[in-house]
This record gives sequence, structure tokens and C-alpha cells, in this order.
Amino acid sequence: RRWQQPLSVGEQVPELDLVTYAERKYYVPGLAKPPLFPPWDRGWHDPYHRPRRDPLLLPLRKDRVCYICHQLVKMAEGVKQALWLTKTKLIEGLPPKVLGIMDDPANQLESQDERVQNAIFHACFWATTEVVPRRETYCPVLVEDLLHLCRTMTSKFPSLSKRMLGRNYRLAATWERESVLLQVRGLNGVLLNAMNPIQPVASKDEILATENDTLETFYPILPTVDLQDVNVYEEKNDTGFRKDYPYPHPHTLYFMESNNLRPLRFRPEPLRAKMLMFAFGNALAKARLLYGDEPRVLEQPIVVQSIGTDGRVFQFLVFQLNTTEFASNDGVKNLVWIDSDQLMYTYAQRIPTIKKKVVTVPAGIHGYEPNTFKKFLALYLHGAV
Ligand SMILES: *[C@@H]1O[C@H](CO)[C@@H](O)[C@H](O)[C@H]1NC(C)=O
Ligand SMILES: *[C@@H]1O[C@H](CO)[C@@H](O)[C@H](O)[C@H]1NC(C)=O
Ligand SMILES: CC(=O)N[C@H]1CO[C@H](CO)[C@@H](O)[C@@H]1O
Repeated sequence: RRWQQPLSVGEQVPELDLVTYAERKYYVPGLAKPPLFPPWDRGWHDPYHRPRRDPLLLPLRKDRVCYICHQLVKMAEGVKQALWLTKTKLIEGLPPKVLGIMDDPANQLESQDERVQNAIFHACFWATTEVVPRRETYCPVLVEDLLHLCRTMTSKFPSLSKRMLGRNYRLAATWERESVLLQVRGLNGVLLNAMNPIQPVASKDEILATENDTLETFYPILPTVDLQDVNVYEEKNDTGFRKDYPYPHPHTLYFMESNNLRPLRFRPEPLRAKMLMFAFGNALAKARLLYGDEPRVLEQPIVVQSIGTDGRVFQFLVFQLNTTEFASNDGVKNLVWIDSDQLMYTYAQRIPTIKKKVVTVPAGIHGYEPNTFKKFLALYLHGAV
């Protein structure tokens, strides 16, 4: 507790002396309670007895609350809430440019489906000896394998070699939405960086057409619900990479929701919201670096993509930051294309189900969906073909 001088009788009536038991060092009935003593200073730094710091006196303490979105925040209203916070317009499905890359047979691997199925087999069956493979093992392995398949396109498109995967980097982006201070912070997915930025996906007309769009609200619920409110924070904008990093442009952000425990794992809707918040955060941090802190409509929009998966269901997202004016609801909006709930396969079974000596469900992968990997590859190739 901070040292306070309690009000004592002696102060009020000067001719009376307050007799306390301070000198006796123990409680004596009839004598007054001594005032609190000033905190004792040891005179040297003892790491085992560090004095507790008063949260009200911390140097970064501010009166204004900041709402923080970090990697564990599950937003109750999902994508709708993220759209409001980032002033973004949602378009279902992937942008035509990406669909064009996807449908071009020149952008496919040789014997693609076989290799993708091998990757699934590897992740689910061959990389582990467990009878029922754990999500924690097979989900990251599957994403690694798929990325490896994507990388084999480098011989065809040499500019793919100018990419780098970044892990465990820490992001910070601050913005103000309708007088609410917000931040996206901390660790997030695996980020693929590129030497060259992705060109804008939406044309000028499409961007201007968003001017008259209104953002959906969810009135009785606050837009900041479930975000962490803090008073001790720094208003920081940081891409998480040094200024001279040779791969300065964020390209695609991969989220692997591989927690084995279902309550801890993100369901598809909160996962999409998280993907949108962090794609936005990466784009905003980049925009602050390029164009400064002033809110403005960007001449050259910034595009960041994101892919989230739990090892079976994939979510694809393309985000375009066209404005950093978040204070008002009018004017140009940012754009996001989301293709949700794409199955790569329905289920994988290691041991066949046998009933009455008849194999009812054979072992292997069931319900393989070739289009999902095509989308995965198209997002990877975006910006290089
Ligand atoms: C937006 O609405 C205003 C007024 O209603 C109109 O003048 C303007 O042309 C509209 N803009 C677009 C892009 O539709
Ligand atoms: C980060 O951006 C916010 C919002 O524009 C600004 O208030 C803050 O000063 C910036 N911080 C730094 C360190 O540039
Ligand atoms: C590249 C691009 O289309 N940028 C546009 C973003 O939106 C503003 C405002 O409509 C335009 O001025 C930019 O040209």
C-alpha cells in the first residue's frame, strides 16, 4: 500500500500529544494505533524481494482504455465484428483474379491430385505411429507438405524464389475506430513474406463503389466485446521485421488451428474473424511504415492474404487495405474476399471398419476434394504469375 498519513487526534488538537505503541513494537491496549511507516528501503536490489509495483504508477499507464486483439481472442460476433472494427466490406468467394490463376491448367503441378493425396497420407498416417493421429501432429505437417508442393512451382515461376517464411514474429498495429482505441498485437500465424508486393485486387471503380456501403452493426452488443481491455500499453506500430529485411512485403498468413482440445480450438467463424484481424493488422503496420500515421486513402492499396485450417477444413481470405481513415463510417471501405469451409478431405481412416467380417469402411482418405488445393496453390502463386 502507498504510504498515507492517517488522520490522528494529535493533528486536530495541537495541545494533545498522541501516544502510540510504535516504540513498544507490539499492541498495547489503551494506546493509539501508530501511523503507517514509510516503505523501508533495503538500499540495494534484491531480485528475490522485488517491491510490488503500483499499477497506477507504471510508466506506460494511461487513462484511456485500449482494446487489444491477440491470438487467443475469440470474437463472439465473428466476421461481422471484425468487419466493423476494420471498416471492411465483405465479398463472398475468392476474387476473380485468384480464380483466374486457379482455373489456368498451366498453373497446376504434374499429377497434382496424386501428390496432394500423398501429402495427406503423409500427414495423417506416415508421419506418426498413432492409431488415431492427433491434430497437433498432422495439421502442421499437412500445411508444411502443401507449402512444399507449392514451392516446387519455383522452376516454372522463378520469382517464387523471392519468398521467405517468418515464424514467431510479433506484430503491433494501432488504430482508432469511432473514438475507440484498438490494437492488433503479438504472435500470430506463419507469415510468407515476399520481395514484391501483391498488386491490388479490386479496381478503382470497385473501391469507389464501396463508398455508399453501410457497415452492419449488431446493436445491443458492443463492437469491442471479447477484446482484452488494458490500461498499460504502448501505442506501437511494428511489422515485426527490421527495416532492412530483404523480404519486406507480407504475402500470406497461415493459421494452423491444431489444438487437440476442442474447447480451445477456434471454430471456423472465430477463426475467420482472427484471420481477418491479423491480415488487416499486417497490412496496417506496413501502411504505417510506408505512409506514416496520418489517416488517409492509400494511393497504392496493400493486399495481404490468409489461409486458416484445422487440418481438414480450409478458410481462404484475401484482404485489401485501401484506407486508414477509421474514425468515420463514411467514405471508402477496405475490402475482403472470404471463401469459407473448404474441405480438403471428408475424413481419414487408418484402420478399416469391419462388421460381420465385411469391410464397411476401407482405410484411407475419403471424400478428397481437388479444388481445395487448387485454391491453396492459387493464393501462393498470386503475385508471381
Ligand atoms: C453515393 O451516394 C451519393 C448520394 O446519394 C451519390 O451522389 C453518389 O454518386 C453515390 N456514389 C456511388 C459510388 O454510388
Ligand atoms: C501508431 O499509430 C497510431 C495511430 O495512428 C499513432 O497514434 C501512434 O503514435 C503510432 N505509434 C508510433 C510509435 O508511431
Ligand atoms: C490502386 C487504387 O485503386 N487506389 C485507389 C484507392 O481508392 C482511392 C479513393 O477512391 C483512389 O484514389 C485510389 O486511386
